[in-house]
Amino acid sequence: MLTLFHAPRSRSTRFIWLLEELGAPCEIRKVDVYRAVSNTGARDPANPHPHGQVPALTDDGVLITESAAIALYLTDKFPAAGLGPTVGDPLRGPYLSWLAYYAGVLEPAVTNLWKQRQDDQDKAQYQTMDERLRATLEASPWLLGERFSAADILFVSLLQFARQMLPPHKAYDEWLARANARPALARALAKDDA
Ligand SMILES: N[C@@H](CCC(=O)N[C@@H](CS)C(=O)NCC(=O)O)C(=O)O
Repeated sequence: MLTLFHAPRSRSTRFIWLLEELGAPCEIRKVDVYRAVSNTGARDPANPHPHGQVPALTDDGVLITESAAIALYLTDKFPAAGLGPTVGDPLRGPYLSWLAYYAGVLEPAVTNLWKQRQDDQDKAQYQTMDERLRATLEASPWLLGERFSAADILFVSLLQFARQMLPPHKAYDEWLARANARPALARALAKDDA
C-alpha cells in the first residue's frame, strides 16, 4: 500500500502527476509543512519525513524521501508503464544521470538564482547547465530522446512552479507545453488540493 504525504502546490504535486502517469493506486494524505503559517514551530506529527517536508512516500511502512529517490522507486515498482528505463535498458544510465542531475545540479543552481546569491562560479555552473539542457531539448522532445520519463516530470514541475528559473528559450517553452498537454497532469491537478 502506497501513501504519498502531500501539500498542495508543492514538490509533492509532481508525484500525484507521476502516480497518474503510472496508473498506480496510492492514498494521498495531506500534511502541514508550513510551520510559519501554523505558527506553532512544531512539525506535523502525521508527516513521517525526517525534515517535516514533502514529498514523502511510504510503501507498506517503508519510508522513501527526496524527489529523485521517490521517482526512481516508483518507476522501478511499476516498470510496465515505461516511465523509467529499467536495469539492462541502454537508457538506464542516462535516466539515473538526469535524476541525480536534478537533485545535485539543477536544484542548487536554481536555489542560488532564486535567492540572488550567485557568485561567479555559481553563474558559470548555471550557464553550463542551461547550455546542456537547451542542447538536449533542441535535439529531442524529452530528456531521454523520444521517451518521456519521470526525469522530465522532476525538471518540468520546477518550470511549472516558476518558469523564470530557466532563461527564456523556445526549447524550454515547448518542453513545458508538451508536458502540460499530458492528460495525466490534468487529472493530477484536479486531485492536488481535493
Ligand atoms: N530535496 C527535497 C526538497 C523538499 C522540499 O523542499 N519540500 C518543501 C515543499 S516544496 C517543504 O516541505 N518545505 C517546508 C519545510 O521545509 O519546512 C526533495 O526534492 O524532495
